[in-house]
Amino acid sequence: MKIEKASPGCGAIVTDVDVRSMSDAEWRSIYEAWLEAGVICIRGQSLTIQDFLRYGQRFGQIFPHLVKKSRHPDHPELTVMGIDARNADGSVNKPVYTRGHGWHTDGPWDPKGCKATQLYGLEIPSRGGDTLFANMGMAYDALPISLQKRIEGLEADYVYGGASRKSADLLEPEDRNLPPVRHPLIRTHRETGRKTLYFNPTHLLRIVGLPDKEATALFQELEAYQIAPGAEYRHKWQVGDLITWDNRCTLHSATADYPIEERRIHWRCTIASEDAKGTLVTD
Ligand SMILES: O=C(O)CCC(=O)C(=O)O
Ligand SMILES: [Fe+2]
Repeated sequence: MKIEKASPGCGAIVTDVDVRSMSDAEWRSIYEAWLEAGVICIRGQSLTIQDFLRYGQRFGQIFPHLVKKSRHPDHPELTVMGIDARNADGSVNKPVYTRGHGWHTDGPWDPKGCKATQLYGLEIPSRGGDTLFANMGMAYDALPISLQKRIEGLEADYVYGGASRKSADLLEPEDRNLPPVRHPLIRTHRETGRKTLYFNPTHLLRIVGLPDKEATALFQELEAYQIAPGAEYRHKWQVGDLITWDNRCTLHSATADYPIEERRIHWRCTIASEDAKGTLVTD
């Protein structure tokens, strides 16, 4: 098994291993590299749904995504991404095609807490359709000290799709007005102890206690720092890539730019946050 850095900022690429039959020592190396890099891609996997979910369970408890439309009918914990991105008349089905576009972490709106997300590439277009990742520890370090001090202790509320409830059309009507979930703007990573800027433009509803005008100004200020120089990694997908990212310390964005006449299909699952005793936490 070989593990290499994907970029100086984040990401690691693993080759020459089959996750279905890896040893405990190989798994421990993968998990350690994942904690360090925030994103890990195991290349060249050939998985059934059961294999995919079993690998996800190594990271923690998997649970169904709020978007019911894209759940696999027999395996609710499995989301199938990219199906019906093109309407019958050939036009773009925007909510599906642009799903995941814009910098975000997954599940800040979910009271379960979303430690990690996992994608497996089944059908990859000939061009476009990359996924971008960025290291939020580096974003925190890049903030001026005065700004670090200003946001220390501040919290934000999140709902699916943010204040505009953008992309709420993927949700069933009963899931469109769920109560917000609160997180601090600065988090300390439960496992690495690393401080990160937890900033999520896509799903933000409000910064707690700040009048809208002040919150918007602070938000714009933070936005300028969210992708620190050198913190980014652009993943070019291959069929068989199995990627897991850490939502506690990385941002990601789908580029949503592949030719609409081609298909881009992934399996996806979400992994809940737990404390050291295995109790589920919002984190
Ligand atoms: O399709 C992608 O590249 C990423 C989609 C995304 O944001 C997600 O699955 O959470
Ligand atoms: Fe996402």
